[in-house]
Amino acid sequence: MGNMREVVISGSGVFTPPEVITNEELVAAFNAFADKQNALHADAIAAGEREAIPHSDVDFIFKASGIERRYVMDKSGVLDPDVMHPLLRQREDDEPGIMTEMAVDAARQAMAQAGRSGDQIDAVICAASNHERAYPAVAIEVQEALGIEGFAYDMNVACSSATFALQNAADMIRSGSANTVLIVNPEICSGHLEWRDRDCHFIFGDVCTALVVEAMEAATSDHQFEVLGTRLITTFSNNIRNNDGFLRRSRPDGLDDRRDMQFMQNGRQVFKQVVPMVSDLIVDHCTDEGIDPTGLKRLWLHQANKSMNDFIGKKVMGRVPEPDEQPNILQDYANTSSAGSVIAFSHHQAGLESGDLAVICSFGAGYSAGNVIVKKR
Ligand code: CO8
Repeated sequence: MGNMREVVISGSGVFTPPEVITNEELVAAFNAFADKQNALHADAIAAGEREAIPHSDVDFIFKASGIERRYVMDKSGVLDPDVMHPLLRQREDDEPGIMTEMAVDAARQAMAQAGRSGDQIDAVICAASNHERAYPAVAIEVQEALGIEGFAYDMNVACSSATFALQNAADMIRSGSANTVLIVNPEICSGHLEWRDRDCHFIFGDVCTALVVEAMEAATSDHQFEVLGTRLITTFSNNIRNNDGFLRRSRPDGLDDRRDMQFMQNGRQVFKQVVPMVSDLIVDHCTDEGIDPTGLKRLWLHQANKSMNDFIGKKVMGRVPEPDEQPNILQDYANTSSAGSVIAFSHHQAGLESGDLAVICSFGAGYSAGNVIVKKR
């Protein structure tokens, strides 16, 4: 094999939806829903045949997760106690899909930062935890919208989709099968969240992130991070699960309003099992690359839970990181699945100097985790 090329992330972008839901608004809507349901089923509840739905609580949400608000593609449906999910208009097949629209916005920002036009990109990866249709791939629609030649594909590794895509892109560029790759992560988590379940209704928000990845030798951007290494791990777990899919219709009660057709998790278990898995991944990966993890200048972590990130940050750095060393965005965006660590990366680069080492790290359903070690150029 010839010389492997060095790879850089040369641009990033974030599309933030225009509508925001505060914890106060969210809890008011949930409690109105609970009261309505409990009134509707008052007799069954009184007879002990059914459990009353308990109220949600603003203080609990903030203390348990660190989340204060979330952006969504539609607020009206989510906050309507008679609907409790987003309401999105049906689009014609010949107009851009909603995920494409989000992706194109984020991609244009990333491409501007990288100084790359569509004709200078040769691959698009749409990496997200849900895609709005089975086919054609959303990535190919994004490719066409941006005037990109070459090839495009969708991939899904839930919350770890972006870091897994980064490894794909870096490997393709190193080997020469692509020169410049656009990664987009449109996440409409609101469509997939069970807003009627108190245990998780506060967790997710919507967003789209984008990255441009290219060969270092050709990069001209002022915002370059060299990709020093990537490492991915997966280990099967049912603790974060969703049973929706193309066989739904074929199952006896498949079309019913079943709880498992939306996001489900054992949050406590996830917390306990994923924190050590991710801390070890970052420490081992850095050590194997000859890098002292306590010397990392920034941790752009997956954004699911503030305490989770606090634990991981302390384990990796060997001390409590300063807020700017391990920036969180989940207070404003909630968990945006694969996009979370990329939002943190995109919004919190200030203060880094040439040669500084940092990681972008994601983790979630699968379980899956991905770590990307980068060096500021
Ligand atoms: N208001 C008031 N009380 C509440 C509420 C609420 N909203 N919710 C729960 N409670 C109660 C519970 O009923 C429980 O009561 P009791 O003690 O009487 O049983 C008590 O509060 C404590 O509940 P928990 O044990 O559940 O609370 P935790 O402290 O564990 O916090 C969290 C819950 C915040 C969910 C926490 O466990 C957590 O963040 N865990 C990690 C989760 C995580 O990282 N998950 C990753 C999922 S994302 C992913 O992988 C991507 C999937 C694909 C994307 C899908 C897009 C939609």
